[in-house]
Amino acid sequence: MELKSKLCLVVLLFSVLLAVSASLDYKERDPELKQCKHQCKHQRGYDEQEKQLCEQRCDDYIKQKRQEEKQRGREGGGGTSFYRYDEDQYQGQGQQQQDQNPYLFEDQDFETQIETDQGRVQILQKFTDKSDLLRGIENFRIGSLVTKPHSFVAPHHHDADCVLFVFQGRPTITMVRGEKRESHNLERGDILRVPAGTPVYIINRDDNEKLFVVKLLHPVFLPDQFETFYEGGGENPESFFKAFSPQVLQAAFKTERDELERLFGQQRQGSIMKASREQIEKMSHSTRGREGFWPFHGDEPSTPFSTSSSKSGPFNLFKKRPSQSNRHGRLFEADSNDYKQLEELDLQISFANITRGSMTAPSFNSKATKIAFVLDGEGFFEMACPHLASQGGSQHQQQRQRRSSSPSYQNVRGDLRRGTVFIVPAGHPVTAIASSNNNLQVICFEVNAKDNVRFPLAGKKNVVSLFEREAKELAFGVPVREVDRIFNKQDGEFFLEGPNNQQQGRMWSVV
Ligand SMILES: *[C@@H]1O[C@H](CO)[C@@H](O)[C@H](O)[C@H]1NC(C)=O
Ligand SMILES: [Cu+2]
Repeated sequence: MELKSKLCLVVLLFSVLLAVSASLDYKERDPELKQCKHQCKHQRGYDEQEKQLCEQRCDDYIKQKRQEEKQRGREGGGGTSFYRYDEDQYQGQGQQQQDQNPYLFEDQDFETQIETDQGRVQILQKFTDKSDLLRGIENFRIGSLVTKPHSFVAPHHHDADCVLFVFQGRPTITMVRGEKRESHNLERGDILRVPAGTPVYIINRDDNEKLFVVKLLHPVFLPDQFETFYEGGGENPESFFKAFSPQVLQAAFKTERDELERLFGQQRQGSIMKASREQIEKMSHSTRGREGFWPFHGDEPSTPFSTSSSKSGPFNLFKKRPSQSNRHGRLFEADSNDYKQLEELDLQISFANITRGSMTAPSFNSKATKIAFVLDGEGFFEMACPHLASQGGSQHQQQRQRRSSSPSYQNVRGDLRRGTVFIVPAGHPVTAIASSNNNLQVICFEVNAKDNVRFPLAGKKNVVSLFEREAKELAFGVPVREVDRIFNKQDGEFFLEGPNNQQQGRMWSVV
């Protein structure tokens, strides 16, 4: 009797301990908490004590957030998801949890590289840090630059090729190429490649609008990592010249040490700073065409009529005719035929503007993998993925799957909002749906683009409708009439009416 109650006590204690350690573990793994603490550690000008205080505030914040979430859950709010799923309506495979979705990246997955009162640079974590499934694109990184009007991004170069897309603001980008300086006045929709190692500085010449640029980087030294080197600067940003010994610098510049120390010791404003109106005006002059070489600029013969007139200049995605356009959305695409600079990176760029309440027809890319950055609006995407279905589940299920002849597909779903990044691997059927409130605007970098074909799976020209009647009957095991009735019914193409409009409040409800 006594023994039994002791045993009970031990078991009880043990389970309490387990529960406590599980909850601690869960806490430590919270990505938002990780990001918060990371920022504390890397906050410029914080001493050890301030860093500790900062981390404490992170803990408090997360604790409070959890409590509020619990509260909301009890009130029937249904968590943080934008859309709520009505499980009764849903017939498909198990749904992949948002926080385990290896194809979706949110705020907390970005690292702040630069932050000053004039702007910031954020870079997404390495794709392979999220999941091994993304190792095919591990040698690309994506990020964003946001600055206030009339700001200046200090001269620097990266050990990475960079392709930028301007969504907002009016930057002038100056590059030193060969022995020449080139400035390009860019605007909304412009794509510009900055080759690896090119010294570059940027201003936002707009008087009112923020600058919002998305950049894709392809490192040239380490496959998945790049560095920034500041030509100018002093304390902050630190100029790389400061790494050299005074003797070497004195010899290199034929200048006395105290003069050098003064030059490389002044700047403390950080790498994004404010410029005066006059400075902005002086730097806002595009040199394209001014050098007198244009249109015979660069090593390529080009005509005044060609779209990418200057070999190193930008290409505007929105000045090209959209490749898809109807009331449900517009798609703009550029490949290396439009912009030669994309060829070397084997890249294609597209911009989808999905009208609110509309969707893209399910489709897949034959060989390109899409790195998509949401610029504005909100909605969600759904994708069929065989990799996750075979990874998850019990061992028993896995064995069953290994023996069975056909794969099983996981529904991968993720909420999209401004700043979200999602990945669509080659071959994976995917669709994106805009909320009924706002247009969903997405810029996509498609890597491995050469000879890529996009295959629509619904709407006009869908793959199945092109099969022979016998193939349709054999494939589906139903009379061809039935196959055609379904695959020929949707007469829209690419952009379609979304589920929100057709079944308002039935399948999806906005929280
Ligand atoms: C996307 O479409 C909306 C509505 O037509 C429009 O206001 C917006 O300017 C478009 N975005 C771009 C970048 O063209
Ligand atoms: Cu997959």
